[in-house]
Amino acid sequence: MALIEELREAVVDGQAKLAVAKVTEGLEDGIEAGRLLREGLIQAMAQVGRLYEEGEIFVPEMLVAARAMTAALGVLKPHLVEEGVTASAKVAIGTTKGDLHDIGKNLVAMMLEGSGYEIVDLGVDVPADKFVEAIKAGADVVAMSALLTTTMTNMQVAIEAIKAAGLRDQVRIIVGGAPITKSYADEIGADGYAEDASSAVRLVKEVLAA
Ligand code: B1M
Repeated sequence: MALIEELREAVVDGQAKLAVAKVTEGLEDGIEAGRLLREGLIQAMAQVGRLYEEGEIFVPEMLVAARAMTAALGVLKPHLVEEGVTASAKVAIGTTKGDLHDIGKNLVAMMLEGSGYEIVDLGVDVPADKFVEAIKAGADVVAMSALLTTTMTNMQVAIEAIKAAGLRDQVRIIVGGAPITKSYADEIGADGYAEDASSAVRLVKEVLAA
């Protein structure tokens, strides 16, 4: 359908106003919000992820696309609630204690939200007990971000706190951020590592299916 194609293009091109106009027009034309989400926004973000991985676009373009998606999603959300469309899983995301870097974490959160997950953004400088509380409040996945070698160790502190609370079996834990590696993720007992926002989307799907 032409309108959905135009919506996808608006998101991929990072045109927030046009994306909002397209979802509004779609809703007025009687297209279901769930369809605009699935065939419009989610597919657009999948394309953004592919273009990033192929080196066709870079972080700034991915950020503006994610912002366009977030703006359009804001219009869709009340209609999704009315239609009973629910997120496939809840992801709690935060930057570890002592760390104030949030650009990468926000990008990961936006890409995940655009892929249909419910996001609980715990913010920056998140202490271990906040991750524990998020799991108690129903998070299926905990995603931790760290940009400093001095704060990445707080990922392990959070994982130990989650274990001590007896919650390790009911949550998937994934980690990322510039100093993090797959071997560090394995060492601290995380379920997975993603090097960027588009692989984080793939990783969440993988760990939930495991
Ligand atoms: Co800071 N900083 N900074 N900084 N800063 C770095 C990280 C640093 C590498 C710069 C350098 O020295 N070359 C260095 C860390 C050195 C180290 O520990 N090895 C550093 C330092 C030292 C510091 C301070 C200590 C400086 C000081 O005060 N002396 C200080 C610390 C403050 C604190 O956190 N307590 C500090 C402060 C800041 C600013 C506040 C000025 C600002 C942050 C603003 C903000 O975030 N709101 C800032 C910035 C901007 C940077 C750099 C320049 C850029 C980071 C960024 O946003 N990248 C950074 C140098 C660099 O990385 N080149 C640097 C863009 C972003 C899209 O990428 O965050 O890597 P990134 O996220 C990626 C992936 O890593 C991944 O996906 C994202 C998207 O593709 N990813 C995940 C991230 N989180 C994930 C979570 C997942 C999955 C994937 O979950 C599963």
